[in-house]
Amino acid sequence: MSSVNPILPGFNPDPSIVRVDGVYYLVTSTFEYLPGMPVYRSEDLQDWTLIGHVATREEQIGIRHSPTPGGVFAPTIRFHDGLFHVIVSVMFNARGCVLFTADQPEGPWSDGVEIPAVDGIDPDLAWDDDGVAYVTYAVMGTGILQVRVDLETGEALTEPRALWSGTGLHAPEGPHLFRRGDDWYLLIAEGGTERGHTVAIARGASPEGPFEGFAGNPILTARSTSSPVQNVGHADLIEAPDGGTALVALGVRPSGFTRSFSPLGRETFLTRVEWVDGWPSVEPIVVAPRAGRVVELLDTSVPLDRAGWIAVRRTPSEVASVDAAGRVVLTGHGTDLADPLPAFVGRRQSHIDMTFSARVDATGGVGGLAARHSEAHWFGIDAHDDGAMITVTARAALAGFTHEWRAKLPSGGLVLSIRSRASSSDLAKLEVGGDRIQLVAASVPSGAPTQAPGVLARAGDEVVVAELDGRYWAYETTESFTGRVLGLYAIDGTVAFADVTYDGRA
Ligand code: 6LW
Repeated sequence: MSSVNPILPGFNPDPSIVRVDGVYYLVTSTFEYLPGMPVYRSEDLQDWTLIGHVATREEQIGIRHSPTPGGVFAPTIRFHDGLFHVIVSVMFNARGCVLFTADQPEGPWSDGVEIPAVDGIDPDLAWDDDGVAYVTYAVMGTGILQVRVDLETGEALTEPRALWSGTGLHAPEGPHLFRRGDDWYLLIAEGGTERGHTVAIARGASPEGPFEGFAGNPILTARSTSSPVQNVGHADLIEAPDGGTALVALGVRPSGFTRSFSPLGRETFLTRVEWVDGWPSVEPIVVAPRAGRVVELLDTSVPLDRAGWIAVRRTPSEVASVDAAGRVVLTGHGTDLADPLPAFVGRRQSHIDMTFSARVDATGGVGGLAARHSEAHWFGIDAHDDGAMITVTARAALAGFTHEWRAKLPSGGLVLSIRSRASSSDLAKLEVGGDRIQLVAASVPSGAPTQAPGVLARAGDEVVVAELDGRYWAYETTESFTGRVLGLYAIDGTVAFADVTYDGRA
């Protein structure tokens, strides 16, 4: 079934999927970013298009004061009585469990109804034949609970009750409840969303259980294997175009010899399921990135909020504007990406091997390109052009440490780039660690850069201002649940960006 995997590369964890009139819609978690919960559409489970977002307004989720790694955790998308439903828990000083509805999956989505009784994560929504709605969710340290809910008011109709909490591994979470024939199935993740992650299933005669675990659990895991996709878990099931069953799940692709660090974060993968004696048999997930080169000249004719750009706790249009020349303009207020409300708009890095670059006009301020995981883990390259010289600064921040490198270029045209490539799996090359990152500045058109202290290499008229080992900007080392987001940022004054290019290689 799956000729391409991951089906949604880059920061796209906790996939949930629904099929309506033969078309698939899939949502993923977005934590502190807005717009939140991208809605992707596909007719074949292979080619996916971003068609909108559930949370286009901050008030829908209330994440303004939610610290990293809070925000949007693990939404579930379902369709019932002609309406699309997305239920989610927005964590840590945010709105909590909220149900959104929409007539069309692209939106607009409703303001949301809060469900205060659901004091946990990863809510699922299912209905029985009488239209009774069941919200099944996880409470960290407790297990999987369920409550009947009046979806109009958000009020609980029953007390939350324990359902089935897996095979005994830690962190049972990510429940999805569904019916197949006369049986109800409860699919969950266990073992934590790291290397021990697994998927397990139980079966019962009613949506309220009792549920009996499958003797063949876990039905899917990559733990203790050499699979290039690890941390596989948090799955959802759906009917495939051929009438069979498909499973979507999150996974990471660790880079390099030790396969320890995953720069892109948790991505969405697809595999196939066969039913044997009433239980699912899941094919292992195979990694097959879409072949070839993806060169995207990021198009500013589409509003930033709808074109795949995201920003931190604010929408991209609150942070950046597009000027008459089609340049993206950002204004900084004296803070960098450590700020919980940075002057930063970004996009998901979706290939480990890639170059992200832009032509930067820094005559009115200080700004450039950055890669963000969180307030504490980011790196960037920025510039200020004082009319005589351009001062370029590469910055790396991790867990409270920051380091800077400087280079000088003649005033004039400037292109800044972030490049990364997978570290070699050949031990003789001693690239133990994460992906290899270069922060690069180039004068354009040709102008000779001035070699400055700290400059590590030089090719033509470009200067590699810093080289980084990406292990410190990976899913495993940052405190966030996100992935690497590449973007434009301003520290001070006004900075304009043109020719924003993403060139990714499978
Ligand atoms: C999510 C939980 C999980 O709520 O990680 O992998 C949490 N699964 O189910 C954040 O994505």
